[in-house]
Amino acid sequence: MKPQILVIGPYPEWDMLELEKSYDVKKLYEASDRDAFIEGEAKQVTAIATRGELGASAELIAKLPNLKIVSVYGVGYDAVNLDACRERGIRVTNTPDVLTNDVADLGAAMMLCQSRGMIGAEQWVKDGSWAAKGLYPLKRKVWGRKAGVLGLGRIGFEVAKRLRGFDMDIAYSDVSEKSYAEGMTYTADPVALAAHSDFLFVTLAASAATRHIVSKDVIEALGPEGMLINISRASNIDETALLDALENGKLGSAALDVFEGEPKLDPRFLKLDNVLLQPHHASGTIETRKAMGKLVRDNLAAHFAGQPLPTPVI
Ligand code: 8YV
Repeated sequence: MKPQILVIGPYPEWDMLELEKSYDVKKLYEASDRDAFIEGEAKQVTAIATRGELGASAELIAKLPNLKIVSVYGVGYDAVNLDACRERGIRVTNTPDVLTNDVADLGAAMMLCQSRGMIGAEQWVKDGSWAAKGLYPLKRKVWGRKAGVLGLGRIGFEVAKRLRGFDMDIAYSDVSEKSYAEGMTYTADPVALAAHSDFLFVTLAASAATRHIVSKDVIEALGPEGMLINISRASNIDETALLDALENGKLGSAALDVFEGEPKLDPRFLKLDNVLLQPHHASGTIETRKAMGKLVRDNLAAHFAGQPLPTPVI
């Protein structure tokens, strides 16, 4: 008999096919009554396969008395209740490294796209403004300007590498100075980092400790000419302060891949013309998502074979 696993949200078809070869897959996302589904069909599962943004809540974990492992498709595991897992010795795995370069690429692309006004520029061509009104309004340059990276982990470091290609003056904040941060200035205080920066990248792993680390003060220090780029988690930013600053001009602009309550977002975002809004797809390439899916399965396979987990969180 194949072991039962509970899948919280769908994966691409190639992953579902692979999972179904090895496991009796219980699809929570297809259940109209989730509690009844767990009681009736999924109570015996010993493994969860979930996505970064979906995680596994304490409430869900409590309903699965035999749960032994949560395998996350994503580097971020902030949506998994680690305390509930620790209490019961439940292992948690994620998919680091394989997505780092794609996430950094999207961050750099968002900076370029927003600073050079590429979305509006395409509209200018398509709606006939080019022919009717002439030249597109001038935008701000990227190369040679000042960048700040908040969180110089794997993703932050790859962002910084890309920014070097634009001859930018790069500073970073982290809990401590990093030996590998050659040519970058360390600034412990995020407000000072923002004050230095024309572009501030948020690349921190989210946790209770980093909640709203991008505060009203950080946002206002970035200022009316500054751009905030978030490719981490919405909880790292005080979203209300961000919306206020974007509306009243205290912050120049923002390029965001993540939102509180996503995929629904605060309707105030939709009224702004100084934002670039992306649907949480920084890791969303076929190549990377295939590698992430494989790592989710490799972790599950190692667990069921009693082997060391390839990428454990706990
Ligand atoms: C998502 C992510 O998991 O890596 C992360 O932490 O947020 C993403 O890769 C992805 O959107 C899949 O749902």
